[in-house]
Amino acid sequence: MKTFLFTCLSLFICIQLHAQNHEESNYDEAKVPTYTLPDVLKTRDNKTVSSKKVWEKNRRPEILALFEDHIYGQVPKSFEDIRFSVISETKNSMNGKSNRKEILIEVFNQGKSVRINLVLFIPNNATKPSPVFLLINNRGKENTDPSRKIISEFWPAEVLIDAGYAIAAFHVSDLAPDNKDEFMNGVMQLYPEQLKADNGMRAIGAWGWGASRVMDYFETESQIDIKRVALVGHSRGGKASLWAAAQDQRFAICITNCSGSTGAALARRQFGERVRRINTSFPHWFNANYKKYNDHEALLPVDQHMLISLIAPRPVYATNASEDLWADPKGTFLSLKNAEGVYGLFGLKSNLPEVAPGLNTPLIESPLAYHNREGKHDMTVYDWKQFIKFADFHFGMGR
Ligand code: GTR
Repeated sequence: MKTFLFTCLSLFICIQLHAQNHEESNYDEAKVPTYTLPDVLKTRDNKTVSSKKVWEKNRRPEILALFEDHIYGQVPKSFEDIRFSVISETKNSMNGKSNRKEILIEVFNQGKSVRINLVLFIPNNATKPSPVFLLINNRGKENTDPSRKIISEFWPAEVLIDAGYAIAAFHVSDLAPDNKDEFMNGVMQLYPEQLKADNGMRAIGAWGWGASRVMDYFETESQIDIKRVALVGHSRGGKASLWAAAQDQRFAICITNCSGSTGAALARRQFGERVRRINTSFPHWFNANYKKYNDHEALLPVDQHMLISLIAPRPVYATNASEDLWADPKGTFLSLKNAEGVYGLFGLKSNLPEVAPGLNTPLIESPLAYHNREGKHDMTVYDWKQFIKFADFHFGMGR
């Protein structure tokens, strides 16, 4: 009898665990499993990293390769040619406050090319090259309307110009249409071998690659201060901004707004959107290897605090919205907290408290910054105003 009861109990526990493991999303803190994060400061051969030298030489490249192989895919570095053309320039846009430039960036490789359309506003009252915010636009193109007939909170260009910043944007569809059947009609054509590789580039990687090509253009633009480029992305765009800034150290600041699963939120918490769900809804975002972690987050060789760590010592600002549990605000804050050790190697102290701050309480004067805005999954003028304060602080704008 005892054995029978024991078998029944074990079976019951097994079924429960299985069911829990296969939930594609979770909004219940009680269902967050006990987890251990991979130690960002321990190399794969179990050596403790205690200096920035060892971090940069050994551990950082090791982690970068893990993210490439298991999640975002390779990032091709070479191409045959890149050309920049000024499509239009309007020196007195925004009632004379700004110079508007529309730039076409064309990149060529293996007989194919990709065309990135960049819109850029530069403050006219600048006396030296301007710091710039670059948005990876994953929403409708009207959000970054160059004519300013449509003024969207998602990209409040006038507010940035008034604050002394240049502001730029490109659309993700120029790099990889955001659709499982069409994502290959862009950058992927320049690197056809990527499609065949289990660790090949996919849409999020392509969008990040695009941000780096814009950076290539900024390096030729005398009105832009290339040492002060802040990369911004919202949600899926925020996953791309993190990955691009992790890869490309020319980005001085990274802002990731409501980026959630496979963005700034810890995977092992299995809270909000889980790996299976994101891989099923958006199979074109991440590489083939990532699918192995559907229902198996604990087996990932990395977690998202390590992605943030790759950006150290450069400042990272992650945000959430109170009604956006899908993007796991708590897991995002914990990601930042667990990256503190790497910033410490650079002598940088995070000012984040032990637990997440209350709503609408931005913690900005810190290399790892955070806020949780009241409201929905979105990027608003409120968010942008905090980004400006963050950049003011780190770029020493002294307002
Ligand atoms: C959701 C997706 C999220 C997030 C969001 C967005 O459907 O599940 O990971 O990327 O879209 O981009 O707005």
